[in-house]
Amino acid sequence: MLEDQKISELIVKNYFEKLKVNLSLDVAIVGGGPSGLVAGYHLAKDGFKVALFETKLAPGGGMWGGGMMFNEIVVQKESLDVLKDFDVDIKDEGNGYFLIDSVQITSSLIYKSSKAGVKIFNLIKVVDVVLKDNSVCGVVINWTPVEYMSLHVDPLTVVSKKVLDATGHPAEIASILVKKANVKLNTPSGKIEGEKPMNAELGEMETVENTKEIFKNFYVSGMAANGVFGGFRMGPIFGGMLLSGYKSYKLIKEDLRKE
Ligand code: 48H
Repeated sequence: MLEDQKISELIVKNYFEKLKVNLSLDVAIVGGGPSGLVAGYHLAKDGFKVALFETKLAPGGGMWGGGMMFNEIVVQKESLDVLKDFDVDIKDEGNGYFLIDSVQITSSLIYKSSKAGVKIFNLIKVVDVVLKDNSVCGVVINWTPVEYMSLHVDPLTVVSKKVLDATGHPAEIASILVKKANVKLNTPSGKIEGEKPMNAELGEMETVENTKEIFKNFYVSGMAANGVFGGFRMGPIFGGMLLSGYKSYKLIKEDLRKE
């Protein structure tokens, strides 16, 4: 016989165990778009303790919708190596353009990062960072509906050795850091430079270049990196996002290993 109470008990018990274990992390990833998922996949595969916080119901960010809701994405040759781990069907369209079904690649990134050990907390929004001794050392989280409804409910804290802002266009966490603590980022002006208009060629290069530690223990990837450093946008080509996620993984791994 199926007991209704048992079903609820199992969910509550397991969720709170998972949350408790993940209140202290090696890496907190904010945002479950392509760059955050690729970074998380590799970090977790290397044995680091990683949680990813995604404010929406489904992680995947801007990848599901392809270009203007036509659910296909383009990637370039340089990103094919990163794609090897994700087992997707890639159509060679010639001249260095490759096409992938956006639903297939997004679901694969989510599935593989979860299987690699990334603890994904969806419906949780990162609303602040923990700042101590001029260094980021955690994130502040709350339920998305609490934030959405502007309810006056205090958040909880997750401590983390490293924090990755993978929040896409708004570079939300870097913006909070600058706005609330007036810190000097590792950018030309020390502030958020702001994203530039469309230029696929430059935007794709810049998103990888701009993937950096921009404050002690605080990194940016993907569109957040271009937002922070004033890079171009690039439209529905996603190789740069995958490569940026991979670069942030390498930077964070090297820094964690040095400590
Ligand atoms: C928790 C949050 C919070 C928060 C936001 O936008 P994304 O897909 O991110 P990237 O940078 O990996 O990929 C960018 C790509 O999708 C894109 O937009 C491109 C290529 N645009 C080009 C163009 O020209 O327009 O994902 C970010 C994720 C989203 O799922 C958000 O819901 C989530 O971050 N998020 N999660 N706490 N405070 N803010």
